[in-house]
Amino acid sequence: MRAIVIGAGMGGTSAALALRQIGFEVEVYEQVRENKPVGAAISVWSNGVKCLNHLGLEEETKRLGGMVDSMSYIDGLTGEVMCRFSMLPLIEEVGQRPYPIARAELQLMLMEKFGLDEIRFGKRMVAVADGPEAATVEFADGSVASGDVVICADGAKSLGREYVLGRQAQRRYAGYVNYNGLVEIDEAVGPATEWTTYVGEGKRASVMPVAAGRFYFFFDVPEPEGAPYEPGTAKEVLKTAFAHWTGGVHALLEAIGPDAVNRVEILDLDPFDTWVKGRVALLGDAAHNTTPDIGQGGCSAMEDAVALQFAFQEHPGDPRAALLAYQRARVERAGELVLRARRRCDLTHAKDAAATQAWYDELRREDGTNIIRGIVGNIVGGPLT
Ligand code: URC
Repeated sequence: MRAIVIGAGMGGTSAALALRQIGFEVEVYEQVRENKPVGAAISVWSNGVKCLNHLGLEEETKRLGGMVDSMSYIDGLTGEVMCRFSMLPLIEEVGQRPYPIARAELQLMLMEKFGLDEIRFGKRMVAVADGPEAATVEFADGSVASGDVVICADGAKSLGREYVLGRQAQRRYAGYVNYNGLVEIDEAVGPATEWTTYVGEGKRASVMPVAAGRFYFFFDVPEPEGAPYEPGTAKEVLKTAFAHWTGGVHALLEAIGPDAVNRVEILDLDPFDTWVKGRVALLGDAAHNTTPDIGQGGCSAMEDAVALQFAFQEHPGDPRAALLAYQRARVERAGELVLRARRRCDLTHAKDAAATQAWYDELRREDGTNIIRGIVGNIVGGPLT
């Protein structure tokens, strides 16, 4: 069996590895010449880590991952610790530690595992088509590729999605901008092994450790869609937005370099349940585009990859049946994660001010039990449970 994978992001490379693991011949095509992920890091929760382990990346993942032993919420305005609790009960319950990982390092790990030289860069898909004997892809340079299946892991603005759905799907602005990057760990911001989140006014400033003594940081700021922004001014924007916040947030703002901040307008997409057309399937952001609010976007793409492998093991030699089984296994689970993230997004960013105030009050009464229950609810339900 030969698979054509479109996109060498987290989903595409994971799918390529998963299919090669069961003996597929796999070709990976990527439109960019050099990979530049939009986010600085990503929290790979336990379900995502289990997928990476399954793909033979256990040691590498552990090496790149940050150690999160505890979690805290702090009132961003006053510095009051609202709650602080151990993550160990979560790790014990789901049987795997989560690993926040710098995005570029995760990406490189996956690409190297597949073989960097084997990835065909600079190949932009312009058309894809199902066919009786094979599915075929056409690239901007006029070349074509065909295989028993085409896996479109071509991201949030997927062309494959348009083909499979037969229409364009409109993404939705989630109401906030995420500013993110990496800094050296500074205990004035938060303990080195803690996921620390400052909240207030529907905004958020957060750090979590990744490998090599660094924090992944992100700031969420509700802004109108398409608000004007001068590239390179993120630090000034944040200094204004968080001017009256507590010392830990100022320490973080001081630590970040002026050019080292990504600014990402957050969008998502209503879940849909057609992921497959004959021999063509969607995977990752192409199939389910989420806000980052529960840290499950990348994890869900990795779950897709493992589920795809399982589907082909159930239906060897029958690509159409395998892809339909893949779709059955994933649509509900992935859609649920998108909607969970959307609800969390709305609560965090004060879509309804009273509900957000009630959440802040809850955080002051929290001993970790409810938060861990919520996170376990996100983690459980994938192909490796
Ligand atoms: N939760 C996460 C979030 N990760 O696990 C993450 C969030 N990354 O709320 N936000 C973000 O940018």
